[in-house]
Amino acid sequence: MKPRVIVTRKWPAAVEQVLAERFDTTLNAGDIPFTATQLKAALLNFDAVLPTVSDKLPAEIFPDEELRAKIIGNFGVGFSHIDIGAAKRRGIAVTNTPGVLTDCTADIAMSLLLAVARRTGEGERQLRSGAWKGWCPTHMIGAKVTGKTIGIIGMGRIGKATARRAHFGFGMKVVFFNRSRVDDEETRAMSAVQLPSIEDVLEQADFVSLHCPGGAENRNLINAERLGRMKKSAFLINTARGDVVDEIALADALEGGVIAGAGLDVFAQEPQVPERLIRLENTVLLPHLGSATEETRVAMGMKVVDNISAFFAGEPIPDRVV
Ligand code: 8YV
Repeated sequence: MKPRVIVTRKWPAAVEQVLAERFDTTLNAGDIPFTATQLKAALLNFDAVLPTVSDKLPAEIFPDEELRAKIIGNFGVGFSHIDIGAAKRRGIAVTNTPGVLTDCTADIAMSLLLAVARRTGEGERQLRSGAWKGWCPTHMIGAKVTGKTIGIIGMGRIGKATARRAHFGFGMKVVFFNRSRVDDEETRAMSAVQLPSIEDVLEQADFVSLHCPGGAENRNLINAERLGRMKKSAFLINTARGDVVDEIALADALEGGVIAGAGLDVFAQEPQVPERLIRLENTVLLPHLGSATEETRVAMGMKVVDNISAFFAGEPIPDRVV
């Protein structure tokens, strides 16, 4: 008997096909996000549940009854939407998809950085609305990127890939904060400087780019006090998780000129985006596009397939987080 597998959202067709061949797979063809009741039923009735960031799996979603689920194969690298403590208590393995989305997420971090510094979103809105009056020496002046300092919070795979782009592509100096010591060839090649505190990074950087996990450990890591440590001319970039930033404090800081602007791909309560951030011209806001390329989404799906296949074959699981 093939293991029963349920996919909570619509995945790339190539991956869905492999899943259907290997497992007794239930697909979500309509791509309507699962309700909490459906997620509970999935844990009760399927051997593998394959959620995404849009599925919230807090402790209370794991029903008291005996669960059929043995593995949660998350489609994504971040897994703060899953209570891994609860999964562990119930004996359920959890996997993620590291590595394959590094480059595309770093690309989105850089595109937010460039867009907010050079006011490209604002410029495009002006042109499309017909309000552009022609070239002028003082029209829509932005901030130069080349040669500035990028401050990376969380020097993991995506943090490093962003730093690499910033340094080798735009001649930027790299400073970073990471909880553990990072001293590898790649970091040395960028002359990246590890600073002892987040505050040090905030004070030195012209662009602060967040690359740490979301969830309880980092909730509101960037709060009013820390935004106040940034340069008035600096920009905040977030491609990590929305809850890492106190969005009310950020709106206050942007409205009050505490910082110059923000480029955000993630939000605390997606798909809700605070109205105050939408109204501001010095924000660039994207609908969680970090990994959204054909190649990456297929690779993410295939990684999930590899993880659950290894699990059901009794082999070591490549990307086990619990
Ligand atoms: C994914 C992401 O698209 O992998 C992550 O952690 O944030 C995104 O790139 C999303 O998680 C899909 O579940």
